[in-house]
Amino acid sequence: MAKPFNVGIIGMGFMGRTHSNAYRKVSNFFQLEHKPVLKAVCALEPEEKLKAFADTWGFESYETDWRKLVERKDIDQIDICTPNATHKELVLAAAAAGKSVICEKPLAMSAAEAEEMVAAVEKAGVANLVCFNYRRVPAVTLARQLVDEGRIGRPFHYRVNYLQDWTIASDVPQGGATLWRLDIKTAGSGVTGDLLAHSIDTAEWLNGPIQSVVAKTETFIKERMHQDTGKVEPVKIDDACMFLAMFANGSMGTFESTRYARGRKNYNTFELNGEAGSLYFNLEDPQYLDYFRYLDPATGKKVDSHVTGWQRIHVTNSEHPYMKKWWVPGCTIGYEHTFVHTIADYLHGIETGTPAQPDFRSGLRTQKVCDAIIASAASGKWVDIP
Ligand code: SOE
Repeated sequence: MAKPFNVGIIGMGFMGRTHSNAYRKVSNFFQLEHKPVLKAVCALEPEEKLKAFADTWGFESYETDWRKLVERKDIDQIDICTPNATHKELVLAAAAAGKSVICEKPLAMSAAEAEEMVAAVEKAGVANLVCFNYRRVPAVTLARQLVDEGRIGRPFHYRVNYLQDWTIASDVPQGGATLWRLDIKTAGSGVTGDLLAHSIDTAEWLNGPIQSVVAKTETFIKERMHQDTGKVEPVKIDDACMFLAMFANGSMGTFESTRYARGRKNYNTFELNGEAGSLYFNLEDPQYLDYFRYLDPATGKKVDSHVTGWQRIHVTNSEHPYMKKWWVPGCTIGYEHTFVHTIADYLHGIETGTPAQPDFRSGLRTQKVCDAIIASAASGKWVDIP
């Protein structure tokens, strides 16, 4: 009989839904000692909406005050799915109450805030994880496996595009409900924290630490109506960001991100070029990992040049990461499953004593890179990551 793992989720937006769904599904597909129980949801929403959300997703109850939720004795875990500016206060309270915590990305508004959050969970000795879900797309996890198997060899280039197009219209307001991502006071930054944080997390996981960056950011639409004040206010977030990176392993990175790439919805790609081979992934085609094999890792010899070429690996075999838990080869999974994998790995980490990654300390690294990007964009100079 699995042990109940009692969860309280704060936030019922896009991420509140992805996390609720993941807790509901995980025990159907992964054999774990714990079984999540959706105890309560809490959000700054009218009570009828909260109640409807709780009913839809199968929560036993709801709370209108997050402090009450955090103090509840029948809750083991606080899951934070709220806008970035609220993360720190919620994490500090959850850790002080001895709850384990999952926090949506980016962990904080700044590295200074993230430092406090790391200190709080480490002092409390509670499990913690930042939800960088894209690590857990099976094709991305396979990329890490191929790197570990030596199939890429000495890396030279790491290339990222993370492109969307939903903020192009000048009449999209900033602030409020789903549009807080455009408000500097709530989001902390624009595409840097929202999109590039994902890419940085994946990049450091696959290719090791970034040592220094030089960045350029742009805000294309300088003023937007603010939904909270009803006034037209300056837009302070970065609508687009490009940065160059030097990795500790000597390879070079180029990262481009924007929300102004007409036609690109969640175009999140990376390419890694090494001496022995290359890898390419595109989230808009998530079941594939493209691999170019130049050297055979088993023999160290060149693959016969008349048969070299990019191979598209359809990452649905039972040998592929996570896939034996799902359907049969050829049957694809998608976005929602990355959150199920996140919860499965997190619980497995609690059960085995080897915490799942990225924990808050690892999320702090990403935050430091984000801070360095913003500082570099302001100064126009290369900035080292401490
Ligand atoms: C922004 O549009 C966004 O919703 C991000 O906040 C998510 O982290 C990303 O996964 C999808 O795009």
